Amino acid sequence: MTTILLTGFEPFGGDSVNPSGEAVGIVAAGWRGPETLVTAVLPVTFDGAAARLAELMAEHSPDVVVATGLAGDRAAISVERVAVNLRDARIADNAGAQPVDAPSVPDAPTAYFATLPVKAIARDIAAAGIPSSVSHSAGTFVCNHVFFTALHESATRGARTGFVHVPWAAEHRSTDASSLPLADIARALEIAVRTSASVTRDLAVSAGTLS
Ligand code: PCA
Repeated sequence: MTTILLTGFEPFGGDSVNPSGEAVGIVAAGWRGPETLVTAVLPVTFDGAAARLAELMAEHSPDVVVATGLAGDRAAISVERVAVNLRDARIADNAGAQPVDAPSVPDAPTAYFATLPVKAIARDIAAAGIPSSVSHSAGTFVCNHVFFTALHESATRGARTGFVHVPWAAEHRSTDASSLPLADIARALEIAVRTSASVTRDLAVSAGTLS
């Protein structure tokens, strides 16, 4: 039986909601299998989030890990391809930590690639009519840190692992033109989970950018 771990985040930076955590709750409530889906909402703290994710991976031994978070400046679902070994926080996390130029994991590689089929995921989300693209930077805040540490853990555990950034939900930011309906965000995450479970070889098409 395939086990999938899907995570979102709590609110941060003074906001009262985080669409990633809300969307993960919607996916969990509607899940009908056949895979086992384990979901969690992580704290937006460098230390707490990475530790909680490592605990969840040790407890459930997932075959697939899909971590998700908010990228409020983006208009599309971003399927992240690259995690960098860098914590460089422009704002403090929810515990007040604001590391600058610190590695996520000392003495680990500079970066990892996601081990999910990122192009197939972006294609399948777009095919459902939801804007989606492959992204080559998950930033340098808590999301990238969780993405990197999950891939570092996965290197020894063997789980296929990736990260999806979502825009603001229209219900939370009605004036924000780049937002998407929360139901579409949840649908996109469910597609990400299903494609991750079923596709092991990514598409041989370009998802590159010129700048
Ligand atoms: N987004 C932040 C951290 C938590 C979240 O949902 C990020 O992109 O790092």
